[in-house]
Amino acid sequence: MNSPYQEATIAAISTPPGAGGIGIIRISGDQALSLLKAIFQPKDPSCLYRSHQLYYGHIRQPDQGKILDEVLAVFMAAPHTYTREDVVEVHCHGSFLVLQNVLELILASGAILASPGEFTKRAFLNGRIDLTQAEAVIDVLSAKTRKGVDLAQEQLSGALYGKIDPIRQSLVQMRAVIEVAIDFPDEDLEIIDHSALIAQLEQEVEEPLKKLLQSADRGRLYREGISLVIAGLPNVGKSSLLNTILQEERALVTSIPGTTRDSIEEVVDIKGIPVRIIDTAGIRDNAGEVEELGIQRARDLINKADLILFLIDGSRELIDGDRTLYGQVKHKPVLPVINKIDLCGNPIPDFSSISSIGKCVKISAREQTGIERLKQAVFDAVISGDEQWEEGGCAPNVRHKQALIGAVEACDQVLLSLKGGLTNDLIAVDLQGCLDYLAEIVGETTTEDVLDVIFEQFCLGK
Ligand SMILES: Nc1nc2c(ncn2[C@@H]2O[C@H](COP(=O)(O)OP(=O)(O)O)[C@@H](O)[C@H]2O)c(=O)[nH]1
Ligand SMILES: [Mg+2]
Repeated sequence: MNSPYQEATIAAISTPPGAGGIGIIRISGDQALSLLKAIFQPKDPSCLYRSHQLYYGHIRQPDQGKILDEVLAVFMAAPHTYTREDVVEVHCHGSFLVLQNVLELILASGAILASPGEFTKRAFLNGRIDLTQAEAVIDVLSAKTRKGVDLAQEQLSGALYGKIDPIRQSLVQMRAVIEVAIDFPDEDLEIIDHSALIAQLEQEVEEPLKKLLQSADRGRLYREGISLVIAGLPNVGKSSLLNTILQEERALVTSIPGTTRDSIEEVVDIKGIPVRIIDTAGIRDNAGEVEELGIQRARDLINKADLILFLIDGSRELIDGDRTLYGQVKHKPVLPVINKIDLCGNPIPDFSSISSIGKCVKISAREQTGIERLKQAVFDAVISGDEQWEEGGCAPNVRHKQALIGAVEACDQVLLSLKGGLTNDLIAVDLQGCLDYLAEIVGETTTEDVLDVIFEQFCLGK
C-alpha cells in the first residue's frame, strides 16, 4: 500500500484557483517544519513554532531576501493532523500568482508537488480514516444539495464504517466457532449449534447487509440526482414552469409556439435531491429546420431522462397532439401535469384518461400555484419502492454497493451450507468470502488500482 512518495514531503495550493481573501498552501511530511523555517521570517524572531499555533510574518526567498507575501503560518505536529504527518499551512493572500510564487519556492526548497487527493490518501494510508471516510471527503466537496452535504458529513464521521464494523465482528466470531470445529473434528456435533449460527447470521449479518444495500439506491439519488425533462406540445408552458421552479427568467417565454428551440438545463434542489431539470423544444410536426433540430434533441433527452413531466395546457381541450406525444413518452416514468389552471373554470378538468398511472398534478406556472405539490410528486415518483430508508441512514456509493452485493451472496451461501449440512471447511471459506467483501469497503484489502481510481477524483491540494 506504500505510495512511492510516502517518504517525501508534499506541498500544494489547497484553496481553489482564482482570487480570494486568503489562499492556503499545505505541506505534509517530515520536512514540513524545516521547509517552513527556511522560507518564513516570523515577526517575532524568538518564534518557537509551537504546534497548532498561528504565527505572523513574511515569506522570503532565502538567497535574495525578496518578500513574496505577508502571511500567517502554522505548524502542526504529527499525529494530530489531517495526514497524521507533520503538517504546515501557509495562509497567503488569495492571489493565484502569489500562491504560485510561494509554492514554487517551497518546491525549490525540497518538497514535491502533491498529486490530487494525496493529502487525504496519506490520511487513509496512515490509518486516520478508513476508505469510506476518504470517499466522504469527495462527497462533501461535490455535494449539490444540503441533504447531500449532511449525508457526506455523517459518512465522514464514520457512520458507514460504524454499520460495517459490527457485522464484521459477528462474522469473525462465527468463523472462530467454525474453526474450532475444524480443528477438533471429533467434537464437531457438540461444539456447533447450527441453528444458533443460522439465527445469528440472519440477524447480525444478512439483515443489516440488506438494509445497507437498500440505502445504496437512496445514496445514488442524493449524490448524483436525477434528470427530469419537461415535455409537451409547444406553448403548454414548459419554459414558464422551468422559470418558476428556478425563480428566475432563465428561458424565453412567449405566446409564439416554437420559441424554445434548444434545450436549457439547470440543477435545482428538490427536497434534497439534485434534479437536473431540462426544458425542451415543444414537439410538433411541420416545424422549421432549426426547431426540428431542437425537437430531435428533445426526443433524445426524453429517452435518457429519469423522469418526465408531461405538460398539458389545461385552458383548452385535450388534442390529438397531446395524446400522440404522451404515447411516445409513456414508456418512461412520467408525471402528467396540467398547467394554466388559472385559466380553467371549476372544476379543473382531469384528463386522467390520458394517463394510465393515476392523477395529474395541477399547477399554474404563471401564477406559481401548485409548485410545492409538484415538487412533492417528483420526490415521491423517484423514491417510490424505497420506503425502507430510515432518516439518518447511510448512503453507500456504487463501489460499496458492488461489495455489499458480493457480501450478501456470500452470506446466503453460508446459510445454504449451514442448512444443507455442508462441511465446516466450506462454511469457513464462505464466511471468509463475506469478510473479504466488507474489508474491501473499508479499504483494508482494496487494491492499488481501486485506490488510484478513488483518489484521482479529488482536486489538487485535498
Ligand atoms: N395563464 C397562464 N399562461 C401561461 C401559464 N404558463 C405559461 N403561460 C403562457 O403560455 C405561453 C407559452 O408559454 P411557454 O412557457 O413559452 O410555453 P412552452 O412553449 O411550452 O415553453 C406564454 O404566453 C405564457 O405566458 C400559466 O400557468 N397560466
Ligand atoms: Mg419553451
